[in-house]
Amino acid sequence: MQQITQELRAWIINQVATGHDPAGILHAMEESGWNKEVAVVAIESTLKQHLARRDQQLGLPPAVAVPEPIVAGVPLGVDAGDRQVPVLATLQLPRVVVFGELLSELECDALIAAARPRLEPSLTVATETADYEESPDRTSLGMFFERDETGLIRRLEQRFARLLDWPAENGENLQVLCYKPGAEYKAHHDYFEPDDLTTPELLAHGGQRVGTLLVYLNEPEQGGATQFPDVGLDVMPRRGHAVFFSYCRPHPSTRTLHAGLPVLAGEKWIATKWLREHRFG
Ligand code: PD2
Ligand code: ZN
Repeated sequence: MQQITQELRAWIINQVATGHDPAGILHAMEESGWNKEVAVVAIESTLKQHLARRDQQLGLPPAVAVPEPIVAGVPLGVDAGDRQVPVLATLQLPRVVVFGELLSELECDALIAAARPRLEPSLTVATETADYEESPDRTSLGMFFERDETGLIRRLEQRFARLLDWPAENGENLQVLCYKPGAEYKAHHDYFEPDDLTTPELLAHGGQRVGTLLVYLNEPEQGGATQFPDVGLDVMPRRGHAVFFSYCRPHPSTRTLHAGLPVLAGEKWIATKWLREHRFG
């Protein structure tokens, strides 16, 4: 049995530091007689340990697993169970995937119709008092559906779970938001800030948020893009399309700062699915 020694780990780290990629390191190890499976374990575990140590030295919270819709390469679409969903654009940092046609027009209309009579001013968590409050940073109207409230909600939750390869149970309740002209959602992160007073209580139900799926249910006449200011990315609200982004740690280095820009004319309707590390509720 070949042993993964400290010398071997140091050699792997040195190889990375001098510009070799993991495939090249694996090839070199196989050439010098290492069993492939042992070499893969050695490389993966060494790099993981190395990155965790580096994060700790930098004072970053540890990285956790996140939803990831794309298994390999840059596919034209992702299988979401009851439909093939086109991939329109992807970005690595921040991790962003833009999808087309995630919902049909009928599904968008049905969500809006079900949500409209239940809308109330959206709330944000007051960081000092742990209460939910209205805020000038978030001037939309919103409502939450119960889990599996109707056949449509259940079907969409299943579709999102397949799309993102993340259990439906880890999703918060589906939310629908409506922005009237002038309404916006100022730049924020969706994860819970580690130092906020309210965070321990929020983490008790399902852990951190690790991903967000925003689905556009209609098209405002003007304005209302979702903006990622750290990287100069604007995603336009197109009916049935969606933007997904993930964040492996509650830290700005994920570059997932994002805003719902003011709606300038017409209304903007979206559905939001926030995803937790663990089962929510
Ligand atoms: O409506 C948006 O574009 C938007 C922007 C930022 C929604 C959210 N955040 C959210 O629901 O978290
Ligand atoms: Zn957000």
